[in-house]
Amino acid sequence: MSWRATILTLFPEMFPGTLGHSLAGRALERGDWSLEARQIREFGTGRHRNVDDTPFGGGAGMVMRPDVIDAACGSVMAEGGERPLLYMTPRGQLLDQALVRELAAGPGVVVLCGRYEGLDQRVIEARAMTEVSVGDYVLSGGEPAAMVLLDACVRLLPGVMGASESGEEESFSHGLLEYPHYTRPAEWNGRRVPDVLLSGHHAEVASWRAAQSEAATRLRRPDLWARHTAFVEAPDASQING
Ligand code: 6GU
Repeated sequence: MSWRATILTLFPEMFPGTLGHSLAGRALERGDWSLEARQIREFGTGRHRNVDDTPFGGGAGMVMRPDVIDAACGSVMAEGGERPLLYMTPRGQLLDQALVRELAAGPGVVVLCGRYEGLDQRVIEARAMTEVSVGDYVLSGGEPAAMVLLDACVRLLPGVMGASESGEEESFSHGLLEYPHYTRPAEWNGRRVPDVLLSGHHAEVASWRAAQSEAATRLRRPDLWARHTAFVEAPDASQING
């Protein structure tokens, strides 16, 4: 039984989208994971299969109905196989590599993509949804956010990435940003590759890369750097991405 993703959306035709290409797409073809996008409107109410209504208390936009969303969730959960139910929203917990690892290690996910102003709060609570955001900016819908989440999970599934690029070698896995990369030509438009990388001294290369990682993290992501230094000083009292 492979890792399973079910998407609840008003735009199922957006999937697999980017997930049908490259690494995730090849893994999908191999059956390392499966993807099903289900139309929420199938669970809509009345002759017009309505899925939304005006907000109580007034205001702009429309809110997705709790009964409709509950029925859509029920149709997936009825199939058994306990999977976490995620609701993509900028109000959610920020997606990070720790959550990605946790989800990738499980049986799969059910991902609800909202449109309009959002979802009636009661069904979020009744279904005990995990609300997840992909960053501090607003998208017009949860679909691109769901693709981000799935891409991050799928690349960690067993057999999806080659050993050389095993997902744990890079940015965030050690809580630091990656060092910069260079390839041929050794000189390009007057810009030379750092000498140490041409030296053949593996230990010197490794320590240069470590120093570059640390400098980039300190400068660009003081938040990650603070967590990293806290971890190095007291590994039990803090954590790097879990
Ligand atoms: Cl998960 N959804 C939407 N609509 N906007 C977002 C987001 C999610 N994460 C950040 N912005």
